[in-house]
Amino acid sequence: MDIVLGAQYGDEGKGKLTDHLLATNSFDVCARAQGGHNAGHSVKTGGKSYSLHLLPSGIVNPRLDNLLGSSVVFNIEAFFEELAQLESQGVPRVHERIHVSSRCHLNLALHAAVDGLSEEELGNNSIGTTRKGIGPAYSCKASRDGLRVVDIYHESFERRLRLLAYGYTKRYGTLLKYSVEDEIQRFNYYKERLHPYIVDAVDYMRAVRESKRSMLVEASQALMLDLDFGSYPWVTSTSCSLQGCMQGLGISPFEVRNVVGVVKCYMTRVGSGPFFTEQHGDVGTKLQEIGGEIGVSTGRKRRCGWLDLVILKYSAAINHYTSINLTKLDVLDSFPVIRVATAYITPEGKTLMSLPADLSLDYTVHYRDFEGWQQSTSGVRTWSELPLKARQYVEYIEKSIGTKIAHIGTGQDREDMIIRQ
Ligand code: 2SA
Ligand code: GDP
Ligand code: MG
Repeated sequence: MDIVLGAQYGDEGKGKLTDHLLATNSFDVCARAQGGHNAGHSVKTGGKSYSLHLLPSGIVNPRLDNLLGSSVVFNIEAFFEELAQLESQGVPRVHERIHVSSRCHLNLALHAAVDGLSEEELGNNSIGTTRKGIGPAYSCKASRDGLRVVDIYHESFERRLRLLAYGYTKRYGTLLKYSVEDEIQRFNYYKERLHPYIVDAVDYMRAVRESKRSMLVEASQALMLDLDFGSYPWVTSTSCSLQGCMQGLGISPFEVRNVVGVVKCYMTRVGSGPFFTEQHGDVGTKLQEIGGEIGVSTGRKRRCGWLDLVILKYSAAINHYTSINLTKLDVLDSFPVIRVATAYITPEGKTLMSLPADLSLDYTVHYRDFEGWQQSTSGVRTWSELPLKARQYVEYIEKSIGTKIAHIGTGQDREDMIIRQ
């Protein structure tokens, strides 16, 4: 079993790597373990582009079976809309190749309404969520008020849903723009349609092991958005780490083979929260424009800045990457100088080489500068074809993190990838 993880603030290119690995290896199953339809994973192949939100990127590959594991928060409408979209793009047999854990918690329209209100209440301190109801859905799960996929078919479903809605109405009053009647109708409309997709994911995983099928797990979001280890409170509400993936699918540590960290060779963040290497001027704009840094789910512009090794070392210490996919190297082609953060300096002048828990201080960043290679690497597929300065840049990152950079992305396409032995 292999796992693909976001090493920074998300949007590193997990979708592309997942698709690439599925196309070039003998995986049988692709699974999502956590998160919900807040994810935006892009896959480009055969001249077509796909955006995955709730579904694993493996759905694009007709050979693969796919699973939504038990820590995923499941939005029934988003599920059917995404399947319809993929079908309209000509992806074969999508309905037969996706299975949903009966233990997934439901992400309701109620949760999205509450997400919007809680963001508005926070005003200038808002998290900058995708407003897809992710936080409230996981809050309900943690406070044991949540409803799961299996509960849809229980006679108490409607009563429990009404009770939940009543609780939020007491909290928000008329500000809550939500109709519980519409939600009930929606479930009545979809519930029989959903039934064939539901599996007991524990049995499903057992059957995968027994039949010796191999699985690729595609994590969503990224380590710095992890509920425990990320830049709290500017995080998502699930665990996006290696451990979160294992939890969401009931994986044993002994069955994990490769853990691939996806690292964008500069950095982006969508939403609020600390970003010490963020570039507000021309550099930020250039990265944003050349990198096409726009949210796949919300269309928001992503904040852009330089690569941060302090974060990457921290990320590697939690996720234990066995290799790294460095992505979007081609985006740096025209930069005369490329900067990499190596340390933070505290307001008292102390140098920090590791990421502190308190990210609220005004740290100054210490950079190492590289001369840019200033020639195109777009679509390059072999290591030797890369300009020397680009190779030196890659080798420096590799040495600093202490993990092999086995894949280097040089474009959006599945094939735009250098594989290093
Ligand atoms: P939420 O909605 O509760 O999970 O938001 C909490 C924080 O997590 C961030 N977050 C993301 N960051 C990067 N990419 C994500 N997916 C989409 C994409 C985002 C989009 O691929 O572009 O379209 O805007 C994602 N999902 C959640 C979010 O920005 C908050 O900082
Ligand atoms: P994910 O959420 O980690 O799957 O990443 P997203 O799909 O949200 O954002 C990554 C973006 O970068 C997508 O538009 C990808 O097509 C694109 N991308 C991925 N790898 C590369 C690369 O190596 N070069 C370029 N130019 N684009 C890439
Ligand atoms: Mg994304």
